[in-house]
Amino acid sequence: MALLPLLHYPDRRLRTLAQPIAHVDDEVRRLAADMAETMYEAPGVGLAATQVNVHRRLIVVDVTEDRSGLITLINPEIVEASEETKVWDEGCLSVPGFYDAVERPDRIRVRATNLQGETFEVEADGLLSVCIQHEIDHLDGKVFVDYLSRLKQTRLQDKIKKQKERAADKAPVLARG
Ligand code: K1U
Ligand code: ZN
Repeated sequence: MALLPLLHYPDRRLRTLAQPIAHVDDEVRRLAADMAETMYEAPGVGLAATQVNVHRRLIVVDVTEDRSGLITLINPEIVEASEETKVWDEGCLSVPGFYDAVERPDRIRVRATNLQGETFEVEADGLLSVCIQHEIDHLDGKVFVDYLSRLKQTRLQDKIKKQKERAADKAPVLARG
């Protein structure tokens, strides 16, 4: 297994629409295992293939405290969503250190394919529901900050720009010639 490098907002590759997986083969199973390892190491409660620069419709989630509830969803589709909504403070491994409130349907039913190529359904509420919706958004090229006001997005982009400038200032200057 391997840890995979993550893309960071505002990288344009996070805007790529992921393509459906036609066959569940060993390459897909290897990607799912590497994504799970990367999610646990981060640590996170979910990860979409988009975030590791693989533009295929695959997500992993585990919202349990003892990390015993890994769910791998291939080609996930929300087939039902409640009218009732809930506001949750979301984070994202592609936007480290930033959390903000997002409103989404409270309960969902999701249809997906598992690692054996079989179709299954999950009914989710609470953090599992939020997390699956957040990860499916990644597959569609969406990042949770897209739900925030323009002002908050601009402030976040300015903060990231300043962090990058500070990091570049601190980098050692290589001796020339
Ligand atoms: O997609 C991602 O970047 C993963 C993201 C999922 C998520 C978290 C919270 C609300 C919505 C979606 C994360 O895992 S951020 C890290 C995090 O929230 C967390 C990490 C360790 C333990 C518990 C939570
Ligand atoms: Zn995310």
